[in-house]
Amino acid sequence: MDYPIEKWVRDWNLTSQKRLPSDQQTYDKMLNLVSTQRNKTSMKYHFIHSWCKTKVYPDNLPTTSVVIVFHNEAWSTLLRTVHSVINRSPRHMLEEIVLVDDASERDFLKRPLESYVKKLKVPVHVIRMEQRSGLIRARLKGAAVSKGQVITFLDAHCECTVGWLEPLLARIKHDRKTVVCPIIDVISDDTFEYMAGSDMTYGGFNWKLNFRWYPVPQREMDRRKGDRTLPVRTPTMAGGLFSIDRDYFQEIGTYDAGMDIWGGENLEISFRIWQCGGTLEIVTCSHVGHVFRKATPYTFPGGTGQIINKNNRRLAEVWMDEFKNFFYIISPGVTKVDYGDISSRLGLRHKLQCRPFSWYLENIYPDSQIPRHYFSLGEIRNVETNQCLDNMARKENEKVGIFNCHGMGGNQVFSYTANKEIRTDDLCLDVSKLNGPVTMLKCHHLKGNQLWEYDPVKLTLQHVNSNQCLDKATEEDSQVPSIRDCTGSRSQQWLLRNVTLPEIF
Ligand SMILES: [Mn+2]
Repeated sequence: MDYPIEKWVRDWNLTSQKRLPSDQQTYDKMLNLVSTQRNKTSMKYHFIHSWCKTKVYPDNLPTTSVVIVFHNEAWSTLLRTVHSVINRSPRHMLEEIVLVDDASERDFLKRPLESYVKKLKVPVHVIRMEQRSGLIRARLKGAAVSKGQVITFLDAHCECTVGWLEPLLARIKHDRKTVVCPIIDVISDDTFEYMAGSDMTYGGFNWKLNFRWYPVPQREMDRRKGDRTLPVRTPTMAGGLFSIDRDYFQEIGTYDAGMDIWGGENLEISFRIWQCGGTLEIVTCSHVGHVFRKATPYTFPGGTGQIINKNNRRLAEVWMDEFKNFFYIISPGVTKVDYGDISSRLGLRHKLQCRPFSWYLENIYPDSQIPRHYFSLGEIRNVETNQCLDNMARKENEKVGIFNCHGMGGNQVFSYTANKEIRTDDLCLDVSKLNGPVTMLKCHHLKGNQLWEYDPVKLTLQHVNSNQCLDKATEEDSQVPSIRDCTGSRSQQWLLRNVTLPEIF
């Protein structure tokens, strides 16, 4: 390259002249030399964006209807969403915008909204739910009235960027069973500052069935031969923003209409897409901003906690086979929640000849937080003290605890996996210093400090890197286990027992 990296970085920091390296390896080297995180972020966005701009998309892409559900949304954010769709989508690809009002109370969302959108140069239909129905049913209604070949769902507080739509539609044209999400950029709810979202995270979920972002694993980078402009195959979607072929949406069973309001529907459609022969992608050349709020502003009669539990139970019962036990054991009490009739969803799974959840874990999500193979799922009990490992509801980077066994799962659920990790949800027991402490860190799948050898005869849990053994609590700190040189004493013996919750079985 005729333009030295150091000079390039200086120019980047000092001037507005942004020269582009031609390949991603050079780019990676440059990124390492850039000083501040802010410049790194800006550089990253600039490059991926520039490479994306060199892509050419076919002209005869399918048309899309954009379906936006809102409930008491602010005028400014709702109209920002609508105007950005209109201004930044090629007119011939945009069939219409469908605004579904989920029983808002604000007056400006009634007549004033209808007369405002009438003047816009793209057909915008406002349809109203007769009573508060929740995201899932409102989206189904919006989808039912829409006419485009593709349905694009957006939240009501988004900003589409230039070129957001073409790369999404191109993937669906290429394969109608591909469901696509843009990268979700972050719009601050304090300042409305716009920040590029990462192309290096993808969708996963934890044992409690919460959607979470996790780093894109190396295998997925390798599959794309390091080209970050190619779509990422993602195990799950966040749910707010995606495009899907209209007929395919019908074929695979839209949403589970037995789910209430919202919650769990994004994992349900993700599992269903993958297990029933589709593909789910994050298209890294498509960016849509989204206002992330600190808490949900929506209220719903009866509260949302039980609704999410019900929806998650439906999702677990229909799609997760025996792996649903991870969810049930870590969420005691959830098995008491009634989940209604799932026979039509089981019928759908049968009709579409969908694959088992173990196939999904093996092939689509091998770095899943739920281990595909494991020796035990339950408590880890000390033979001498009869106490159990307990995460004490502590967070990442804190010490694991030990407490009287209660046999109820929850914070005392640990799995000793086939990869020889001791896991509780997405955290793994980790020791980085001789004599401890034993902390809980995000599982990294690289063995290292998270590798434990269980001896089923001696009953010891040996930390391989330090060559030390897990031991009972010390007198100084009675609520954390210790790690010491192996002696074979009873305080270093542990029973790994599968917990079975009576309500489940
Ligand atoms: Mn939102």
